[in-house]
Amino acid sequence: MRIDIVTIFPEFFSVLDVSLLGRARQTGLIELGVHDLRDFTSDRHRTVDDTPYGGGAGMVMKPEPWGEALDGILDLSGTLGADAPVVIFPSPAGELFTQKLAQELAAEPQLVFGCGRYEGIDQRVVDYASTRARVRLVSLGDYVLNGGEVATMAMIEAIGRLIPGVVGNPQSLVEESHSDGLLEYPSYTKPGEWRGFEVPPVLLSGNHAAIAKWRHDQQLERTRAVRPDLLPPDLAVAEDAAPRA
Ligand code: 6GU
Repeated sequence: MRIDIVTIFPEFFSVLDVSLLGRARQTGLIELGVHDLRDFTSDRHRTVDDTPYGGGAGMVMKPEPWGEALDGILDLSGTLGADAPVVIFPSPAGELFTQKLAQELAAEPQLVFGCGRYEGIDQRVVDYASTRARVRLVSLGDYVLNGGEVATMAMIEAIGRLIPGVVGNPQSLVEESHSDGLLEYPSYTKPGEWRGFEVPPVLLSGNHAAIAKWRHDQQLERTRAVRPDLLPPDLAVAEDAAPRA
């Protein structure tokens, strides 16, 4: 997969040199281009923002540097179709980033992240990019970050580890939180007793069916307790609840 990032803080993404994604880059599974938006300005001060039309607090990112940066990254000869690159603008006003969206994006050959700062990017940048690419505004959740950089990092990590070969043991992708719509069950390792806390005996029983049932029950219990919104309707009531008359 090819990933391009446009940002005014390119040094921010040096952490992508290390760990799992660093190795994926070394082995060629992920190809990364980080582009400094200021390199696409044409004035002496390398200006990327200006005051908002209509008034209001804060600054808005100017369209011209974005246009130059995107033109350089996107293949302008391509027509806008199902195989057009995907451009993601991280934004608290976007659709929610989920494991499902991460899975979808992990299958793409090219992703471009446009990191906005200040109060946002001139809307015409999004409109223009939409004529060249499949554009998505994506939010991490209902809170506000200072810019798209941290959100981009989170998305690249979630997407990158779903690319075949990036995570060593593919089975570890199957049993984790959210891959089946439920939160993960609790895990234990040796010793069997630690500071007075014991490992649940069922995990030592060798009874694989009982272990599987216990783990599934734990997933349901956890999900019901903290994320009932994730439960499918048929699991939304406790399984041991008395059937309604
Ligand atoms: Cl994607 N961007 C910003 N600036 N704030 C956010 C966000 C994104 N997701 C949640 N908050």
